[in-house]
Amino acid sequence: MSNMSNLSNPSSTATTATTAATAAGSPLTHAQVRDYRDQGWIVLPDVFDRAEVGVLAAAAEEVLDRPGPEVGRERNGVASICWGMHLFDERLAALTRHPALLLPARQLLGNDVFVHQSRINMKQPNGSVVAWHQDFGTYHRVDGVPEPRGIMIAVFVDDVSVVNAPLLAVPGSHREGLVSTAGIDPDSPDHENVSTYRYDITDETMADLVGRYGLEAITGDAGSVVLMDMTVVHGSSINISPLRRLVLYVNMCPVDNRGLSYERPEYFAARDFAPLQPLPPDCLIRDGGQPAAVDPGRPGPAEP
Ligand SMILES: O=C(O)CCC(=O)C(=O)O
Repeated sequence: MSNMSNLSNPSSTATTATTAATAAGSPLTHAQVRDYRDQGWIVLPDVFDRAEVGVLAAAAEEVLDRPGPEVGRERNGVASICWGMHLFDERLAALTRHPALLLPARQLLGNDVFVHQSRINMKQPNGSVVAWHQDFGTYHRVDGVPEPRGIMIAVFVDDVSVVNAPLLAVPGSHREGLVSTAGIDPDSPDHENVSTYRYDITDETMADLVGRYGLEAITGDAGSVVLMDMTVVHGSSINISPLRRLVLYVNMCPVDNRGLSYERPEYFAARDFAPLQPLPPDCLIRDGGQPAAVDPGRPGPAEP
């Protein structure tokens, strides 16, 4: 079961109102939309229940076993990230069309949407940091996405707290436009393909932003969903706890804001711009949590 009431109004007990709002395609309340526009993100607790989280965890673990270039690894060889996860697994493809993600994305972006990029981020104990960045920086400069209109959706598969390297973000930073600089750190601990396309944010810029806006840790229990403007400045530090921190990311753009460059492989940047259509709310758990009978879109990454 998906707890759509949290999407509609966390404090509401009016299930019928939730259903009506969902049917109308506007599951977020005015207050949630306002907070998203002001802060740059909102957190929706209890969107996915334990069974659904279990399905997502199993799917992510299987996909991280892939040998291909879409999987990034820590220095010790342990897989930590898979780009384009929805291209490789029907359960993860279903997640991108789950109404709990798709309907808020449509509402916030005001149009039909497609997945520009998805990824599994398995924040391993003692693994890499994620340097400060804006997802839109690379999407714009490399993938040719014209405008800063898009959403980064994070689905927490593990509990995320202050102790296991949560996502850190600068509230309001999306209002600054692009603040990242096109400098490449050759010593970046990240996967080679990512470093190549990295647009980092200088210490001076970061100090200025944090001085004006502050810096927050985004936490929540497994099953929570974060909706974040893709221009928000964010990153994460090393996870020195023994606690795994698995988060699935789905970045969507409105269909009138598609990438134009085709420079990167499909697992980094979309080739399929067809408007996503929602699946039923139980799409992750029907068939007993086995890969659902849905169209995954494409069987694998295409050459750029
Ligand atoms: O999950 C994290 O630690 C950060 C991931 C991130 O910033 C990204 O994938 O854009």
